[in-house]
Amino acid sequence: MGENGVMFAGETARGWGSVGPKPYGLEKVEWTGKVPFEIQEIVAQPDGFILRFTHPVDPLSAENPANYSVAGFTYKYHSTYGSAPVNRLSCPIRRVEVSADRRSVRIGAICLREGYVHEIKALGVRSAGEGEGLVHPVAYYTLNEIPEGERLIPVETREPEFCVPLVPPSAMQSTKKHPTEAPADWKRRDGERALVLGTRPGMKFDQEELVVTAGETIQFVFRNSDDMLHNVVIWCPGTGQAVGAAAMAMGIDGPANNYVPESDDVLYHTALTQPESTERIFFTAPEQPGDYDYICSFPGHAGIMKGILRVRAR
Ligand SMILES: [Cu+2]
Repeated sequence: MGENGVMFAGETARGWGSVGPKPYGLEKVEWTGKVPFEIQEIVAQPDGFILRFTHPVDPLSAENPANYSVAGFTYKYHSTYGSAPVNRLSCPIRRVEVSADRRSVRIGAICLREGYVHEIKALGVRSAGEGEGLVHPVAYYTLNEIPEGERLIPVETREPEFCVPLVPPSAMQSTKKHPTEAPADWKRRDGERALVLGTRPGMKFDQEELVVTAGETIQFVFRNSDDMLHNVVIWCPGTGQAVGAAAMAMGIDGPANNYVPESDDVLYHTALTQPESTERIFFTAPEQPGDYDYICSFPGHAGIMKGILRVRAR
């Protein structure tokens, strides 16, 4: 801490890069005196959560159950690095109550599970007066114990049929943008050109430029020799960083979709690739020559884990 409450924070590029063009940074944080509209606190309830806000909420937006979502999940405990969220289950919201002082909201939800992390989103909630959205509308609460107490939803409301796991479509399956097999009509079954892209420690690809010819068939091999999860996403020229930010906003829905957001700017992508493993996709190079972006869209990586796919004219 510096003088007058000024705070300094150092940043490294090992796993979580700074938000900006440089991989390292020293940030000086100085309070403007304005309290942002945020979730200040979350308190577990027998059948949901109380969200306390830093400013009074706009009651119309705050009492609408559609402006919230709750889902539980957990992680695998194993020797390899990291884990995708598993056993995801959405928790349908049955009641919402705004407090008289409009500073807190009680959410009544079903299908809560002890020992699970609960993702709580309050995307549509606005502040009273200025109608601001939350700076951070997503929160995570590890529900070690569901407390006793007064319920918002009657205990008879069990609705077990709603408590069904949302099975995400397998992230590994072959799709138009994630083509894991060579199309049957390719003249050369394994593609006219093979590209092999690897990783280097510190969230880097081993090449920052790959060159192909417009319209040629490509076998693209991604070798992840790092100890973190990575992917490769090929974008239209100049759109990589914007889509990196969209990938970050996917939250726990990210892994089931390989952290690849829905976007026309996405051309092709690999699956989220485990450490020490290889992914292979087959695609045809764009007909339009130019510099296309490739990035790793795993949250926090896009800023430095990137390169250019140079498409030359035929
Ligand atoms: Cu990465």
